[in-house]
Amino acid sequence: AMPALDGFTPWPGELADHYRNAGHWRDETLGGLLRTWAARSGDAPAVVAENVGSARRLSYAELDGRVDATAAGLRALGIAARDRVVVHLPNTLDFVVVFFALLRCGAVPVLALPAHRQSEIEHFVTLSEAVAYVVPDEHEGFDFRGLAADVAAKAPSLRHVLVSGDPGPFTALDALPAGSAEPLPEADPGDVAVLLISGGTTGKPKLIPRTHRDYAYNARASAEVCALTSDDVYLASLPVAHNFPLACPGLLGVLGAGGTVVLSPSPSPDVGLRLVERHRVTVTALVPPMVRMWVDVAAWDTHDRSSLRLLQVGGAKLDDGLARQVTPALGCRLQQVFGMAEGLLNYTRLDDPDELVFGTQGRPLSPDDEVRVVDENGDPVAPGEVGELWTRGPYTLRGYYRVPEYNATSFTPDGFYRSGDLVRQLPSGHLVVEGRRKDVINRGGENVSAATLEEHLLAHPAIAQVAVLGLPDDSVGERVCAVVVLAPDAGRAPKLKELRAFLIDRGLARFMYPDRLVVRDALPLTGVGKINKRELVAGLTAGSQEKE
Ligand code: J2J
Repeated sequence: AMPALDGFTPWPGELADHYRNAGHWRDETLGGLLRTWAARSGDAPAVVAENVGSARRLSYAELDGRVDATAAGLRALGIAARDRVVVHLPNTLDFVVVFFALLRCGAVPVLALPAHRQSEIEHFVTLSEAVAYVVPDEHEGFDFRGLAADVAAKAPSLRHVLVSGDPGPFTALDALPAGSAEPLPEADPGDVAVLLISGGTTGKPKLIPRTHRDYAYNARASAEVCALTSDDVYLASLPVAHNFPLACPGLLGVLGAGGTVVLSPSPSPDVGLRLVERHRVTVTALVPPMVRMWVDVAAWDTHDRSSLRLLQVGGAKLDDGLARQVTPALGCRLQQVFGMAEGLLNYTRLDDPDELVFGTQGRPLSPDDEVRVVDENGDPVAPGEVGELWTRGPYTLRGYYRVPEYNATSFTPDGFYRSGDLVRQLPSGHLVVEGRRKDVINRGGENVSAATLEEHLLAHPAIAQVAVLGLPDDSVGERVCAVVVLAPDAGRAPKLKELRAFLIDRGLARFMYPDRLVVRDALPLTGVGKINKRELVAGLTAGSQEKE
């Protein structure tokens, strides 16, 4: 076998044996699996791409053929096993084809989100020493070829820019050199298949190595939890380069079940509900801010959504009140998903009682997911108490890619990933997310949980969205700032004094009250649509410095 990708931390032999013996890890590669699926599902529709007004679809056999042709072309360009390639494509057929084609070459796609821009892309290309960068010609009014030119000028490792659509000065994906038909050497199931981007909103994003067999297990087990069959039509509303719509169960899980994936150009309800009707969609996945919009629009939208059976929601905490509105508004079951690109996935199960579906973020996917809830010293908290979630298991990374110093503090010596998430665990194993360790604001020694305060503020009728932040303060270290978006029928903004009275009524401790209230028309979002607190803090910090 060829040496493994450098910078990848393998599982220790004993655990690897266990994961193999338990049947989680199999001798399969993602590129090879597509071949198996094509042999099984042939002419059935695999992927449908929706652009404005038109749909293009590929059967399993057509997809498999396109992937082989593209893989041969990539090889002819000189892209070899273990080469990293930054893929920066929106929800299009080319994403799916290029993704599998790279896997078949044994090359490693680095999956950037469409919303990423120069600083992130330069970081991914430099850190991974990528040899190629794949972009659309333009998307949502942004010219990606210009971005590619800027990145190429600064990244000596980059040999190719490949463009989906009009290539400009670069190479068109549909005009790759004709490669030889000679079969490619198979990748090893234990090799790194893909590098995902970490979702953490502090510091530079990290690269997460996922191997063929761990990611295949991730997708297959997720498909089982969602009871996917070949009758399912999954709408990829979120950017499919993200772990959630890619493999939880997402694109990979749906193809493994023989179903159909519809690639939506946008997660918005006006686009999504139209596609639900047109393609008889059965399952989709959203982040909470989008759920709010879907529920609101569904109140008057007349598209037929009777096919929809399951809405998966994850990426940030789903408010209990909103959770309860999903089934009445959309007529489908809710599944909460607490996942991370690093690995561990928690799902509420289809047959869980309502209290667990509304009030928890699910329980671990695998019987071999190990979960520890620990205090500041790393000691287990009492059952039901809040602590930091540490985890290891058959699809959770053992180290980020090429950041040994960071890994030394992000993992325990026995290989648990310190997630930074604060959770409590119920006797059933279900987890309730109580915030982030770094999302606890320290005001003069008093700890204010942003998540808790957010939950209370959201209960205020005038508030539609909220982000609670700590802003630096010379006297007390940090001050508590609530940034809110008003409900459409709110009239005027509540005063800070009124909010305090409201919180007093709810029995909240005095030290939890916000010091500052900022009203915004909208909150900035990350690439996958979560509220971007880092950007909010940066904006508010710069602003206050200017004033002083
Ligand atoms: C609270 N916080 C959550 C939830 C993720 C499925 C779903 C989501 C992601 C994802 C994913 C949360 N409630 N339900 O990869 O496959 C926060 C946690 C977590 C971080 C991971 C998937 N679901 N979170 O969001 O890698 O803080 O993955 O550690 O982007 O999002 O972010 P990311």
